[in-house]
Amino acid sequence: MGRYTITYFGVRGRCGAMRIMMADQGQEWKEIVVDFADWMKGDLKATCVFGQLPKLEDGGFALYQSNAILRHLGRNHDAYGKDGKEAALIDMMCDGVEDLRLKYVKMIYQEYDTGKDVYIKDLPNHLDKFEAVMAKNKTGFLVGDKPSFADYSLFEVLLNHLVLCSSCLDTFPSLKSFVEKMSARPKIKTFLDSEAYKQLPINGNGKQ
Ligand code: GTB
Repeated sequence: MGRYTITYFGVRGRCGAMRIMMADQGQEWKEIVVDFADWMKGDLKATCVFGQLPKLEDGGFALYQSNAILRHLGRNHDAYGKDGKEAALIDMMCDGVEDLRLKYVKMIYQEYDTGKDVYIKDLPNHLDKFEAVMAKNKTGFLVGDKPSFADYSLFEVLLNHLVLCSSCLDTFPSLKSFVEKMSARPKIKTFLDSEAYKQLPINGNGKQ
């Protein structure tokens, strides 16, 4: 078993990107799956810095907040740019992905039945920003010439959007190629093909 332990609910949710990243970086990790009914008893929640999961343990070091966890993994596995400027651009792209993820989560959990169609119609106005960055960089990654934690986050959010709307990348050739190439990276492919991945629902309410 590797150095990392994830404590989270039995969904992809906020752990989708970090799992893909760890897999691609050749890491093994332990999963502690929390049943939501147990969570509601409150004992574990009381130990969490913000009263929420996921939690990542790296040896004896505990960390909360999924994007802080991605950054930590980025530092540990040389996926945070080659210098300060690349790191700043990677931060910027990760924050951009977070903005899209928050819109997606709001639609999924609060307005799926009434808001899904409007969300899909508006989606190109968000995806075009990532398409422009990806097309400009020309390496197949958002920043630099190898995957950063922002790429894993974008990749995972795009996989979720392809489930929501299978044609959503049809007018975005750079993003489409990015998803194809990331999906074909051998360690990512093995992970995405695993039962452990396929059996996990994307979201906690069964909507996708
Ligand atoms: N900003 C934080 C981050 O990025 O890590 C947000 C974390 C967060 O929203 N955590 C949610 C949580 O801990 C789980 S993700 N909720 C419990 C609480 O606040 O008490 C969403 C989610 C909801 C429900 C399930 N489920 O039922 O299985 C799974 C995931």
